[in-house]
Amino acid sequence: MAKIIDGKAVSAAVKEDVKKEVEALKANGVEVGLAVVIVGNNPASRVYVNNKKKACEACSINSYEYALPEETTEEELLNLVEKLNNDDSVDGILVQLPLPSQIDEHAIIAAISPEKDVDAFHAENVGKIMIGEYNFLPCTPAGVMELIHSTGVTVEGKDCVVIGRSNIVGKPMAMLLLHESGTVTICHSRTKNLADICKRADILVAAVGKADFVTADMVKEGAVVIDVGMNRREDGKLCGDVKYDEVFEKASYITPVPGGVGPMTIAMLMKNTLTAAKRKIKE
Ligand code: L34
Repeated sequence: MAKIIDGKAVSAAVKEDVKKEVEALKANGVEVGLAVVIVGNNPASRVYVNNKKKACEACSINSYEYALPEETTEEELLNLVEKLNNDDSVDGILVQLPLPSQIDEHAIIAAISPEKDVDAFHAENVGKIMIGEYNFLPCTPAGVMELIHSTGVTVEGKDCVVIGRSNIVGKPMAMLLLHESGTVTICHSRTKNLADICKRADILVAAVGKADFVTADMVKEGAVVIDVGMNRREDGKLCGDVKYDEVFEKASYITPVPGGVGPMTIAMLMKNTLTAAKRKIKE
């Protein structure tokens, strides 16, 4: 039977630390601001953006929301990004993904000033992460690392398997585990013997986007299982990628959905926004 990793509790502790530092900056006349841009009416994005706004309030960070209509053009969004790049009250810029199909996500990410790229999606920040010299870590993988640390389990020398190879989660996740000297395997839709590879994992991170994808027969007895999935069942209920009830019996630690990785993603965003603002006091 697993211990449940409480993402809400770990995220609350991170946000509490951020809030203390933000208030110390404020006492010295420095405000911290995050611009969150949402385009269109994706209901899940709406929920996540609202959660980000609430977290800003909890951390005394000023949040500026830009809600643009579904039919926004790429040029209009690029203009807004440019304006935010030049706005001194904005330390961090987050353009919520996915974007409507007429807008090229890569073009938008490339336009965000790397100093304000609190998602760490810009090629410059991705490259810095690769060589281990970074200002920001991408929020979801960084949050996963915090959750792993909270268990007391060390990554060094462990077999780590990441399922999923997206730029946002899978690839940077593998890199962060590698930085802590894990032996890392990335699995994806073309992987042969996926179940066998997963079964070797001491630390298994699922970022597939399919409900019930990870079943108990794919999990090693005593593994740490981190569920990055955010799926909706037909009844509207939120669930992860892991078949929770059966994997719970086998894992040593497991993250729930909701209440696992999601809140951590947001807490790390607050941390990155604070880091971005600290640049102002160094200059
Ligand atoms: N630019 N786009 C950008 N940055 C990001 O870091 C994200 N992501 C992903 C989607 N698009 C993005 C998020 O913010 C996923 N994500 C995210 C953030 C928060 C939560 C889930 C995904 C979250 O708050 N999850 C809650 C439950 C929410 C609910 O009830 O629907 C949880 O407890 O897991």
